[in-house]
Amino acid sequence: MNIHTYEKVWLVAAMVLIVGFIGTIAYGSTGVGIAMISDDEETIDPNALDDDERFADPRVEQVGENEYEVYVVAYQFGFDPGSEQITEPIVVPENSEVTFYVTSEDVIHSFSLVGTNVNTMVVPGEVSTMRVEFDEPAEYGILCNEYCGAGHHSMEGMLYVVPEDEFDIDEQDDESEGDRDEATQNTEEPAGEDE
Ligand SMILES: [Cu+2]
Repeated sequence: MNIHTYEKVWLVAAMVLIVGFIGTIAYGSTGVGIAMISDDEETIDPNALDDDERFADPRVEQVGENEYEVYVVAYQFGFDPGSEQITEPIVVPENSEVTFYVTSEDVIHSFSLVGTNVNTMVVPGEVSTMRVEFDEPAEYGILCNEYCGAGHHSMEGMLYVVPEDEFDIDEQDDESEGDRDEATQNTEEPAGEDE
């Protein structure tokens, strides 16, 4: 069988493209470490967060020289810690590697740092985990991107990355007494108010 040279070139080019497309899809789904929450991930009882050592006292915890873990409970309508008027903002030092563990005590929320690619759904029963490096002092707004009820628009918080010499982990522990259960009542909108 005689195949024209151009025909052969196109056949080979098409093959290369197909293999290339499959390759990029395979790499995108496995190689870059993006994954859905899997079934074998440990679940958590959203009604018993007070019995969970990580979330009974949501907080910033130092686990290494420049490594921190932040445990956050998202709720209607705020973040604990995070929402500074209700509980307290999240404060971490510069040049730190921070792992966020975020869970919800009621409905689906999200946890996103405005202007960054830090953005995750927060599903009751699951713990969303993200590792973030903060190189320099900054202020980030925290927002909920998932409509979660009447006060969704007020669900916000702040994360402050402060210079190392201004950071005091002990001070944080003292402050973490904010009570989100009490505060939840206060953030509800008065009925009938305009705007
Ligand atoms: Cu929300």
